[in-house]
Amino acid sequence: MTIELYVFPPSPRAFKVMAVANHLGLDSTLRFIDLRKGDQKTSQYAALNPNMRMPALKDGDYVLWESNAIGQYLATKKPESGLMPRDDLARIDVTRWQFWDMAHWDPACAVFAFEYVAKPLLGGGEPDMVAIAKGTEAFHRAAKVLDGQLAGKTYVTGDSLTLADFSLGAAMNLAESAHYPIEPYGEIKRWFKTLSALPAWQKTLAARSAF
Ligand SMILES: N[C@@H](CCC(=O)N[C@@H](CS)C(=O)NCC(=O)O)C(=O)O
Repeated sequence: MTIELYVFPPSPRAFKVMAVANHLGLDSTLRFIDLRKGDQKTSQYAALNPNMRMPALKDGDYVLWESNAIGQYLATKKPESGLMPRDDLARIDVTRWQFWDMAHWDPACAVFAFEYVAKPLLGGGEPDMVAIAKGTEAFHRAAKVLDGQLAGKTYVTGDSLTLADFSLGAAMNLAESAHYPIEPYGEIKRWFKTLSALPAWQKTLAARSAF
């Protein structure tokens, strides 16, 4: 049985679950939730995700929402991948960075993504420079932490690729188009280059560009 992923592919939150599924080679079907048309607000979709946001996953009768939780679920299908380490402390470290993603990195990047990418896409007008100024402060605060963590490591938690990389790296796809103030962060740029070279990353980007 195929796993259904309800996604709006241009979004980094969709990208991370699509990329994890691609990396693991899981049989999955994309169900397109067009945020421009308000698909997320239909009663049919709200029954899957009461937040009326994407992504969501359906695997038979099992339904899950929240992108990082979906990544964890997908990783349980291929534990040998190491995306979610078996060792307790290593696994906690991965979840720590996924929590940090939701608390700090994702919201900091989302300000830029919303103002420079989503607004034009959804016909929402000019970027709000007050929001950008506030977002810039939050971005630098978070980026300094991530850049420091990446020093001397190939990936976020060490030498192995994990879910933490998919969770945090997905937002970086929009670094250029959303004008993230990323210039001072050499470690982040080097790490993202490594992620971008992954076959699953490339495959997901190609799927995304079809929308
Ligand atoms: N924390 C959630 C965030 C999901 C989220 O905010 N999705 C946005 C798009 S990136 C959405 O569906 N927005 C539609 C709306 O607000 O109407 C996750 O990571 O899954």
